This record gives sequence, structure tokens and C-alpha cells, in this order.
Amino acid sequence: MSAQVETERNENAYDFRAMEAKWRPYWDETKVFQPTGDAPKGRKYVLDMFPYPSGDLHMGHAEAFAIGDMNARYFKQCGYDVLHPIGWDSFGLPAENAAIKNDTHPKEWTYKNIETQAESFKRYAIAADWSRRLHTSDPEYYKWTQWLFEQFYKKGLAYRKDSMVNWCPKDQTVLANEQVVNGACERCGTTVTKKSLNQWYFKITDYAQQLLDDMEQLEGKWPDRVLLMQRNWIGRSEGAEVRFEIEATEDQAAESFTVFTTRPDTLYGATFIVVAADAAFAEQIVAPEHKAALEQYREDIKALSDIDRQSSDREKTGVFTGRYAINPLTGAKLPVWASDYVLADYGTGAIMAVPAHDQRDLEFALKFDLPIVKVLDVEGAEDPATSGVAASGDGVLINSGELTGLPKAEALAKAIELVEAAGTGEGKVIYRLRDWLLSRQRFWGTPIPVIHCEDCGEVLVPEDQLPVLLPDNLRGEQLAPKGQSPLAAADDWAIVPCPKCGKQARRDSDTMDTFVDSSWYFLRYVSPNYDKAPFDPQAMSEWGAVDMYVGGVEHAILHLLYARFFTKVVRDLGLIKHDEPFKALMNQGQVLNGGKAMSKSLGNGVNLGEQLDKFGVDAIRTTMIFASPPEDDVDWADVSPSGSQKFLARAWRVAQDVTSEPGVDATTGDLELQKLIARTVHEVQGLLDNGKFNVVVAKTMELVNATRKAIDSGAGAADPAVRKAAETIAILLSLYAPYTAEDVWHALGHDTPVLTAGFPEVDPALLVDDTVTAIVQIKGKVKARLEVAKDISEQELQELALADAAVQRSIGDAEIRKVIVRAPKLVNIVI
Ligand code: ANZ
Ligand code: ZN
Repeated sequence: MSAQVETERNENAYDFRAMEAKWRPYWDETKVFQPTGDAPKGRKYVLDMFPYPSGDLHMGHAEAFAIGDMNARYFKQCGYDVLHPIGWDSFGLPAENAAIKNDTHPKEWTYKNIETQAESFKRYAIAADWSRRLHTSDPEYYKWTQWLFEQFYKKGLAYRKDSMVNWCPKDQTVLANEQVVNGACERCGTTVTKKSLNQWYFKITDYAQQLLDDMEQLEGKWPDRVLLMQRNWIGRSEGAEVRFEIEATEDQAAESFTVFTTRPDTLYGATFIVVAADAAFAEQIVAPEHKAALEQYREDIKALSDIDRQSSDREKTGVFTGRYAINPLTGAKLPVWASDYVLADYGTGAIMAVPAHDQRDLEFALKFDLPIVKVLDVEGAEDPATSGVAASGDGVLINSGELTGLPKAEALAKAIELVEAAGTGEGKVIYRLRDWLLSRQRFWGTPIPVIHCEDCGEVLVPEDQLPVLLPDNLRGEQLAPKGQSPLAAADDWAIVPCPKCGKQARRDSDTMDTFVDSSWYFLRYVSPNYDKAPFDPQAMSEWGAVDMYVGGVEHAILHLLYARFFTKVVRDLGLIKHDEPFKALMNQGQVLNGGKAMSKSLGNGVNLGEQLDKFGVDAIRTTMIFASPPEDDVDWADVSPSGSQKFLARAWRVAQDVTSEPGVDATTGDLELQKLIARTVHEVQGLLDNGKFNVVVAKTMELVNATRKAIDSGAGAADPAVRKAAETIAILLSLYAPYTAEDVWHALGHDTPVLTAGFPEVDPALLVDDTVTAIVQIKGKVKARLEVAKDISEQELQELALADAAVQRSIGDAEIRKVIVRAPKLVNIVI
């Protein structure tokens, strides 16, 4: 029998089902995923964005959690005490809709799905501390969500106001702007309307500047694009507020109002004023003969979202109010128009229009034949009136009184001085960020702990009466909102005595947006069973902020912003010391099939359970990790779980063949293999630190192949370096193929969990003589020096160069045109 045939037959003994059955209980018994509290290297808190219990786990979870887990496992191997908890974001609409349909209570659907997912997570072997499991819909959790709301309220950070909100007539609920897609409800497709409602808000705008400033702490540790999205969302604008007077008429008095402008330098070019058509101010000033037209216009724009209103492809619309305002610097008389392209709730809801230099104003001026006056000489710019293109560039001021002759930047400062001196305005910074509308008129969420009393007004539910529990006796149709929240209709729940005066009062019947629940769960995990506060101060001082947060880029804005806001408020309450919740962030890509996101309608979905049954957990995890760097998409049509399975079987077989005893002195073994092990470990460490997880799998494969060769036709199965190689393979596998790793480790004669083996140390002597310094250049400049093997392949050298953090930083968003590799010494990247 040839060696080849024998190997293949024996690899068939790789039985993933047996391994999965064997090692799961072992990890429970050894509690290896629980923090010990005494690791000499310190602590690391690794967190995956917690799941929503929509059904069983899917391929997206499989990818995200393989990546998150790899972080946790790596820290653990490095000797840190690792906190890696798991829980569920378990309030939300789908549970309620299921309950209405099935005539049940939402908790039935919710907790059944949680159990299913929990079982799958355990099978998937995520290295989670199950003793810390939490569900945001548990009273033990939402009690503290309510408690936090009360602290926010006391600080003036939770308040109610009337506002026009997006309203879905079918779901009978308020929608956030992001939940309105092309004017329709994201969930059910019904055309969204506007409705004035009294709603609860968190005053996140108080923290706008801090949210911007503290991003400095995240630079280089969060993906650049996420930081950019946060920055844009907060949207800081510097400029001025300028006050204008509207002239009195025979029937109407004079009025004064302010505009916000980022371009006070263009004041001389303002030729008309536009006020938001839907603002109360428009109604207040409109001349009697224009009132009907304005009313009609307001009706017409009601259904449009803010995004539609500001879309640059829509033709401008508007109505004249019949009134004129006076330019405070020039005395010119400017007609006042009302339009939808000015938003009521941004800036002051009114603008001075400078059509020569602002595209939207230009389009409006051309449509309604309003004057266009150039006040900035912009080099190369065409005439706005004839070209239809506003001169928005830099230049020197013209036709602008005292500002004439100044370059734009100076004119900006000077214009602010002028209006300030004239008492008609002042420099001003505003933010695009709005306060967070947190109330929902739905059942399955955290009840807002407020009681409304005719005499006392809003009264917080006393802390010792928290939590305000959701009623258990509502089900099915009773949960369907009928213009008001189902809780408002439940009198036996809603009617209570006022905590202050005892008079009959009503509970607030709104529940909180589920983003509130997920804005502090990472704080709860440090002590999820603590019952005297949201978290135990002692445990918090030990764990603090999350060291590595892993999740989808779809949460780049809201969830992360809200979590950052909560963290800052909780800090200001004196409960924690850190400013930012997540020190580092890793976004995983999506799992696609045939280039498209998996979906029912496309019929390209892949069932995770079936994949696990067929190939085993480890093969699926390995496939996910090997397919691409974590942040890139994985296309299931391009991967090979059976290839992963064969690799794992080969690795497993190598370990079975080792004949030396544990503890043999590897330094007496085959030198070439020793060197390869050292190089592999060294490189892998760099790859792990830079999040190049896919290459770690490739490196393990190389080591497996080399070890196989050493056994079959080199040093032989008894060589101490062969054992060292097999043990190293087990440790690398423990990061992404946990069952195989544990099996291999025990087959090699160890009787403690492989995760406690420790990341291998490298003897630097083994690295030196075989390595040379490779230089990585970009645009002719040296960006990195890499210690690489003398015999490194061009391919490998290129991968290493592109994986280098400094190199990536200098490439940034630029496109790589060409990579010229002269192994082993030079890589030249053309961008
Ligand atoms: C005059 C002007 C001249 C402007 C010019 C721009 C260019 P950002 O950067 O987004 O803050 N604006 C102010 N309030 C508005 C509102 N509620 N709805 C729509 N547009 C509004 O933009 C600020 C600029 O957008 C302001 O500066 C104002 O137009 C307009 F050459 O004033 B500007
Ligand atoms: Zn009262």
C-alpha cells in the first residue's frame, strides 16, 4: 500500500460528528470560556453585536461570529483573561406581528427563537461565557433600561415635544427617517404620511461636539469609513445667523427672523429669501392673497421625505408669500418665498438665497425668474445665469461693499464681524444631528416609566417600583395598534394612582425604540445578574470599555452613535470613567451567493443548518474565515467547504501520526522545520494583529503540508520538531476550527483545553538567518520594511506587503494600479 493511499484512508477517520459530540460538554465542564479574573497579561473584552431572534441562525451570523470568535480566541491564546459574552436584542416589531398573527403573546415567539439560536450558537462553538447571557426583553434587564431613562430625564436629557413625524398608516406607528424608503414604510411598503404627535426624545444634540471630538480616540482603530459616516451624520456646519426684517404692509406688521448661512461672505449676493413652507413661520407671514396657494402647496409636499425634498434631481417648487425682507447690510428689498427645499428643522428654517453661488438657489431663481447677482469672482467659472451652474468655488469678492477685494476666507470672517458690529447677526455653529426620537406606539418594547397626572404633570415612576412590567394578559389582536398604542387601550394596566398626589393618573403608554436597549447592553455584560444598579461598579472598573467590537457596517451610524451617546451620559452620571464604549471596531462583510445578497425572493439562500450537517462546524467556520479578509464579502458560490474539510482532515491526520511524547525538546529536532514553525508563528501574529484572518488559514495550510512532508519523507514522525509543528497547528486551528483543534491537542497527549495552551513563543534566532529585509515602496517612497524569508514567493511577499498596516494606511482609498514584486527584497506599489 503506498503512503498516499494510506493517508487518504486514514483521513477518512476524521469524524466531525464524533468530535462535535465529544468536545462540547468538555468546554462546559472546564468553563474554559469564562473569565478567570486572574490572567497575568490583563483583560480583553471582545463583543459581537448581539443578535435579533428572528429565527434560527443564518449564514450572516455564521460569518460574523466566526470572526468575532477568532478575536476572542486569539486574545485567550495570548494569555489574556477574555470576556466574550452573548445575549439577545429581543424586543421589536417582528415578535409583535407574529403574535398578532398567531394569537399569542410576543414573548412566546421571542423566547422560542432565542432557544433555537442559543442551541445553534453552542453547536457553532462560539467561545462565549454563557453564564452572562442576557435578553433585553427580560424584566431584570429592562428595569435598568427604565432606570437609565429616569436618570436621563432628571438631567434634562429626555423630554417630550410635539413634532411632525413620519407615520405609517398601516403599521400605525412612527418611523424614523431611515425607516422611510422612497416615501414608503421600510417594513410594509405603505406610503408614509406626516402626523403631529407628542413624542419622547433624547437630547443627543447636547453631545454633538463631544461625539465629534472623541472620535480622535478611535482614529486608526475604527474603520475610516465608519468614522466618516459618523462625522457626516453629526454634520457640523460653521457659519453665521443673520437677522432680517420683513417689511410691514397695510394689513400685516413687520417681522424679524434669522437665517443660518455657511456663507455670510455672500450676503451682497442674496437676492431673495426662502422659508420652509411647512414651518409655522411661513403661515404667520404669508400675505392674505397668497394664503390659499401656500395652503395648497403645503398639502402637496406633505408626503415627501426630507431626502426627497432636498434631492437635486427634483425640479424646484415653491410659492411667493407676498412679503419682502430687507438685507441688513445693503438695505436691498428681497422677496420672501416658501419652498420645500428648505427644511423646517435645520438651522433656522429660513435661508438667504444666493443664486450665483448656490446651486439649489440658482435652480430656484431660474425657475421663478429671480435676480442673480455675482459677488465672488471664481476663476474659470461660467456665468451662472446662462450655464445653470452656480459658481461654488473659491475666489475674490466683488460688488460687496467693504468685502470687495477680499479672498473668500477673509471675507467670511469679515462678514461675521460686520453683522456682529451692526447687531444683526453672529457667528454660529450648527449640527445636522437631530434629537433622538425614542418613543414607539407599540407593545413589545421597554415601557416608558412615566405617569401622567392631571395635577402634577409628568411624574417618574419611583425607582423602587421599577420595572414597569409589560402586561402578560394581552395577546393576538389586542396587540394590534389602532391609532394608539395597545398599552394605552389596556386600562387595567394604564390607570394607576399618581405617585406624587395619589389622584387617578395614567401610565405613559409608549415603549422605547429598541435602539435604547442596545445602547447599553455592553455595560450590563460586566455583571449581568447584578440587581442594585445597571452594573456592578467593581466589575465595571475591571472590564471597562470593549476592546474589540465586531459587527456589520449597517450599524455604522445609528447604533454606534447611540451607544457612544449613552456611554458619555453614563460617564457624566459618574458611573463609568471611559468616554467611548468600543476601543476598536471590526466590520465584517456580507455573505453573498452568486454575487447577490442571499434572499428568499432570489431563491439563492443557503441554509446554515444543512451546511453544518454536511460539512461540520469547523469546515464552515474555516471556509468563512479563509474566504476573504473579515471586512470583505464572502460569496458562497466561490468557496469550497469540502476543501476546508479536507484540509482539516489532513491537519488532524498529521497529529495522529506524531509518535514522540509531549514535552520533548523541539530544539533537538529538524532545523528546517523548526525555522518554518518560527516563521509561521511570527507572521501569523502580525496577520492576526492586522485582522488578516484569511491569511492565517493559508499559513496553517502551509505548515500542515510541510509537516506532512517531514513525516513522510524527511525527519520522520518521531522528530521532536514534528511534534512542535503539530502542536502549533493545533493552536492555530483553535482560533477558527475549535473541535478539530481540541481533538488534535488531546491526540497529542495533552489533557487541558487547547485554548489554554498559550500562543507559541518564537526563538528569534530561528528567524534571523533565513530572513532578509524587504522594502515596500509606494510612489517611490519607503512605507514599510518587512522581515521575510529569503525564499519567500512573489505571491506571499505581495500578500504580506498589502497586509501591512502602514502600507494600508498610505494606500487609503486609492486604487492599486500595479504591484511589482522582486522577491525577496522589494515590493513597489503603484496607486
Ligand atoms: C447662503 C449660501 C450661499 C449658502 C452659498 C450656501 C452657499 P450645510 O453645510 O448643510 O450646513 N441652508 C441653511 N438652512 C437650511 C435649511 N433649513 N434647509 C435647506 N438649506 C439650508 O448648509 C448650510 C447652507 O445651506 C446655508 O448656507 C444655507 O445656504 C442652506 F453660496 O446660505 B447658505
Ligand atoms: Zn399627581
